[in-house]
Amino acid sequence: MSYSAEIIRKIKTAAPPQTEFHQAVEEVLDSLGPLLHDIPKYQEFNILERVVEPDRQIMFRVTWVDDEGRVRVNKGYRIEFNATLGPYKGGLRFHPTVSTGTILFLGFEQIFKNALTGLPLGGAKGGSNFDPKGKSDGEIMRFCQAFMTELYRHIGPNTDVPAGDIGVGGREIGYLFGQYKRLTGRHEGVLTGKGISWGGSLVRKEATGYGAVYFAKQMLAERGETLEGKVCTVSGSGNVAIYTTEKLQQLGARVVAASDSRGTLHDPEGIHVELLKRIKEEQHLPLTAYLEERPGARHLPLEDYPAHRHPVWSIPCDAAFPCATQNELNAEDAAELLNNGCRCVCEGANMPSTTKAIHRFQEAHIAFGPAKAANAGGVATSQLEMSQNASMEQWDFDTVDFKLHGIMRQIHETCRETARAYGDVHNLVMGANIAGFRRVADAMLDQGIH
Ligand code: NDP
Ligand code: 2IT
Repeated sequence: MSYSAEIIRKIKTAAPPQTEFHQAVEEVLDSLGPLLHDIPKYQEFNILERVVEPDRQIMFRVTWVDDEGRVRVNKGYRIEFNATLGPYKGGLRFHPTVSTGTILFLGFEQIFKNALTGLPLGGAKGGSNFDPKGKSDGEIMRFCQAFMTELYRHIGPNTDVPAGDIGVGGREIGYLFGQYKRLTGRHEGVLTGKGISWGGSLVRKEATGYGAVYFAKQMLAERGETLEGKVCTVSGSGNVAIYTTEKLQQLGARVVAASDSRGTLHDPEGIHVELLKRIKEEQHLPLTAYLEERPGARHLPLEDYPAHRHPVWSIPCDAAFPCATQNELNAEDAAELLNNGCRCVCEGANMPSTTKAIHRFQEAHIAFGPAKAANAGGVATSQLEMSQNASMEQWDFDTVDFKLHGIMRQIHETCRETARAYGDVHNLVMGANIAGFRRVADAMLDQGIH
């Protein structure tokens, strides 16, 4: 393709339809009917139209130089969605599929997730269509520095505090923080997920996965069950998947699957989580590297399955934890999980189940933990990191883990009690949406029209 033709292709594909954002908005608004009926003020003050419109959307060019000396250009985003409850808070995603619609959906979800934690946090999200796969460490560093060179003027410990998400982990937060400090001269809590020796919090790395398992534990306890002895499948093999697997194993479950964008690993004896950490966190290798040391495991490549199916959901389990990405579990996957006896689905990723998949789970009356409640442990622990930064303290592992556990229990209770009040105690989707929305909407009313 010629240079000019390539640039035309890029601008034509730069703005795909915002279907994911529409899906996230519809899910929340579909839950709110009875609440809007009870509290007419929300309509009177047009809260819905105000809450679906971000406070501001920042878009910028990120220019960096690759290892061959070529000048490369990516898109950068920070969507500051809603600051009613506190400073903007939410992660950064680096993935080639990122577009405005992706960041809008994630930012919208973040408002209500953060509200559910009960902590003083507004909602935001950001990222780039940069693809970290196959990039050298030097390229990752130069990209992060270029990204922060634009972003730094918009963020601050009391205004907007980004963190990690897909493609942004401890390494990237380090490079981003270093550049912020170089530009501003300030060592302050402007990002969360920092290294432990320079302002990070113990348990932040583990928090999203651990939190999702604590949430599942609460859902099962309601049904008189525990995780002990349960066969579980976890999709993804990144930050959330690894620590979901670790906590499930600590609580006596057997996790038999992990996955990535190329396929699924089935290890009937149980995923070797330390090996997974080494491959993913230290060596940044594809999941197939796992097979070299675990001959009993097998790999189910994605290309062997129909285009819209996900092999990880074909493995029989008692409980499933989607921890990779949005819309990774569709209605057919849901039907197969249910047919194979799955009784609990707890969402570690953001919006991993399609709308139709959620309906299948609800019709089957299984325990279903919706993302904005079940994966809120990550951002909640980010707030604990902000709190430690503000007071210049460092809490020990057990102190933070204890607080995280308490927050997850409280989120579950809030969702369950709200669902009960609106007539369907097991519908935690409705409970989460109503409870999260109500906290934001009431604070918006308190703060006047803007
Ligand atoms: P990571 O980058 O650490 O891991 C992402 C994992 O998901 C990888 O295994 C990746 O596989 C897989 N994946 C990503 N995109 C796709 C895709 N299109 N199809 C199939 N697999 C894919 O990210 P995290 O673990 O941090 O995030 C996972 C999910 O959890 C996301 O939905 C994120 O928004 C959500 N989340 C994260 C939080 C956090 O604290 N990190 C907090 C709350 C939610 P591959 O390597 O092949 O791309
Ligand atoms: O989706 C999420 O909640 C995150 N990626 C974590 C956000 C945060 O600020 O810790």
